[in-house]
Amino acid sequence: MRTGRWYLGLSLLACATAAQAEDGYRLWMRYAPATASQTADPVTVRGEQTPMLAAAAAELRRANPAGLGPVMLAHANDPAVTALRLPVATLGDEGYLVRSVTIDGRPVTLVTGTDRGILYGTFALLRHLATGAAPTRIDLTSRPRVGLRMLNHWDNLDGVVERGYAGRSLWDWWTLPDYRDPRYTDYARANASLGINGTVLNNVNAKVESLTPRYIAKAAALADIFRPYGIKVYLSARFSAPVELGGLKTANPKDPAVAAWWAAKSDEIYRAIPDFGGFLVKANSEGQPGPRDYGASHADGANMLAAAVRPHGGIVLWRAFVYADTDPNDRAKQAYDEFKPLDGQFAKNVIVQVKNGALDFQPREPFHPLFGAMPRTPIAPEFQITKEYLGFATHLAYLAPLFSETLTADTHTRGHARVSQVIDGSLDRHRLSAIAGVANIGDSRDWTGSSFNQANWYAYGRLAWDPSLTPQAIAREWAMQTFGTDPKLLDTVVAMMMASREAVVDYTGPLGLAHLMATGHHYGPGPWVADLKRPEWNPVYYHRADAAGIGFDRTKTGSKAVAQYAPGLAKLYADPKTTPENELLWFHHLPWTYRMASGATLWDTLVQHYDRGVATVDTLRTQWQQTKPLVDPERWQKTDEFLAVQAREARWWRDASLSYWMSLNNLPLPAGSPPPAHDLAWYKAQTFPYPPGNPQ
Ligand code: BDP
Repeated sequence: MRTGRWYLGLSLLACATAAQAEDGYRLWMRYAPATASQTADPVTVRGEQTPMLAAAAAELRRANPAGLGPVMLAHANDPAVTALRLPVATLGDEGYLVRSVTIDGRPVTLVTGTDRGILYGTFALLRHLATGAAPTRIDLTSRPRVGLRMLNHWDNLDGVVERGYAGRSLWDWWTLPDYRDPRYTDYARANASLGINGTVLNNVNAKVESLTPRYIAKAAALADIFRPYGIKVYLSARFSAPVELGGLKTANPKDPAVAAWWAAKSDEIYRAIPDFGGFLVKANSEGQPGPRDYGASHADGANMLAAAVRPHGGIVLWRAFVYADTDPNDRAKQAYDEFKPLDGQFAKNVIVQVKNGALDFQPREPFHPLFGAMPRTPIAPEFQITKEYLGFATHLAYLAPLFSETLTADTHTRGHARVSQVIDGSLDRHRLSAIAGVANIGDSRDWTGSSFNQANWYAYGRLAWDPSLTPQAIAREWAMQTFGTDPKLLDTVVAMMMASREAVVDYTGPLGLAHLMATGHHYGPGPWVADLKRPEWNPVYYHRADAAGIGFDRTKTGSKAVAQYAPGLAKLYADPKTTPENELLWFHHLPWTYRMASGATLWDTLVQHYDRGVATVDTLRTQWQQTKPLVDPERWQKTDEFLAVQAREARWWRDASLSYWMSLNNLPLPAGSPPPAHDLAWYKAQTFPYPPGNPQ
C-alpha cells in the first residue's frame, strides 16, 4: 500500500513537473494536452487532400482546442461552401474566412479560402482560441497586405550565424539533405502560424558554394519540408559566382556569357526546386562584389539576374544597403543618391530591399528616405529582428514599436502616404510587394536565445501580414499564447514589453544619436572610437560632439540629407524646433546649452534620458519579480538573470557615455544624477574578445 501510494505521489509529481516544464521550444504554440471530453478527430477535409490541407489538419489535430467541436477545411469553391454564399470573393490567394456555420444540418467551424488561405485560417483560428475567444460563433476573415513576407537568415555554411545570438544555424548543412531534422518542420509551422511565406537560407555576405549542386540539393530538401507550410526558399547570390564557380573571366552583367551562366544556373536550381523564390543580392557593399565593379549600375546587375529567374516565375530582391569609403558624402545619403536615379529602370520582377533607416538598424532611426521616393519600383523594407544593436539576446527589447514606427511613418509624399502604403504596393499599384526581417533564429532550444526575443519573431510576422496592427495588441496576444492568460501576468508582461525598446534607446543613444557602439561586436558603448580605417565606421563620425555641441548637421548648412525627404517633411526636419525630439541630433548639431521645448538644456535632457533608461530597466526587473508565481521556473529564471545583466549593462552604457560626453563638454551632471562608477579610461579599456555573431 505504502509503496503504491508513494508511486502514485511520484507520478503525480512527475506529471505536474512535466506540465509545468517549459523550455521555450514550443514558442507561442503551446497546445494543451488533450482531455477526455475533446472531439476524437476534430477535422474533416473536403475535396482534394493536398499537402497543405494535410498540414493544416495535422495542426488542428495536434492542438485539438477544448470545446471547439468539428472543424471543416474546404476550398472556397467547394459546393458546400458556395451554397453558404459567404463573402469569399475578396480573399485573394492567401486570405481566409473562418466561421461557425451549419452544413448538412450539422454545426461546424468552417475554414475556407485557397490552400494557403485554409492553412493561415487554421492558425488564425488556433490563435483566436488561445487568446481567449469562445469556440462558438467564430467569424474571422483576413488577407495579407504584403505579398512576400520573408525571413532573411544570415546563416553561413559553416554554421555560424552573422549577428546571430541564439546558437548556431538551424540548418545543419552537413547532414542535409539526408537527415531531415524534425525541427525544420517546427520552424515551418511557426512561420506558417504567422503567415511568413518565404525564407532566404543563407547570409547576404554569400559564399559561392551555396550555388553548387551539393548545396542546391540541401536547399531543395529544406524547400520540400517547407512547401506544405506555404514557405518558398530563396538564396543569397554572390555576384561574382560566374567567375568563381563558372570559370568565366568576368561577372560583368552586360556580358552575354555571364547572363547565360546565370540563366543556366537558375534552370539548374529550378530543376531541383520548382518553386524556388529567387535571389537576394548584396552587391557593392562592405566588400561584396557587384555590377559597379564593371562600371554597370545596380539596375543592370539586378535585371540580368531577374532575366535568369523570370522564365520560372522567380524574383530578385536587390539590396540598397550601399555606401562607399571613397564617397565623402554623409553615409546616410548614399543609398538614396545611388538608387533614386534608377527608378523606372528595374525589371518587373525586381524588388529593391531597403533597410528601415538610412544607416544601419539602430535602436532608432528616421525612416529611410527611399520609401516614397521610387514610385516606379517596388520597395521592400528590411528590418533586423536579431538585435545586433539592441543588446543581442540578453537585453529585453520588444521591437514591434520600432517596426511599427517605420511602417506608420508619414512620408509626406502624394498626400500623406504612410511607409506601409509604399511597401504594400497600394500607393503605386505594384503587383509585387515584400517585407524582409533578418531572422533571430538559431539552434538554441528556445530558438531565439530568450523568451522575449520570440516576441520579435512573432511581431515581425504579424506586422508583415498586417502593418496596421498595434504593437500593444501584438504584445498581448503573444504573451497570452506564450505565458498564459492570467490578467495580472499579461498586464505586467505587456507593460514591460512596451517600455523596453525606448529604454534601450535611452541608455544607448537618446535624442537621435546613432552608431555609438564599440567596434565589431556592436554590443557595448564606444562613442569615443575614432581609429577605424573607414571614417563612417567610427562613432565620432556620427555624433560629432566637441566642447561646444553634439549631433550631425544634415540640414542645408551640413550634409543636406534632409533634402532627400519629401518637401513637407524636409521643411520640418530643417528646423530643430519642428524636428521630433527623438530624432533631434540625427538632423542637427546643437550647442550643449540649446534650450529644449521643456526649457531644460540639451545636456540636462540628454542626461535625463540616460537616467530614465537605467531606471526603466530597474522597473522591468521589479515587474518581472511580480510574475514569479505565474510563470514556469525555467523561463522565469532565465529572463530574471538576463534582466540583471541588462540592468548592469544599462548603467555601463550610461556611465561610459556620460563620462565621454563630460570629457568633451566639461559640464556637471544635473542635480540628483549619480556620477559614473568609473573614469573614462576604465570604460575605454574594456575589451570583449569572441562575442557571438561577429564575423572574425
Ligand atoms: C550590418 C552588419 C553586418 C551586415 C550588414 C548588412 O553589421 O554584419 O553584413 O549590416 O546588412 O548591420 O549587409
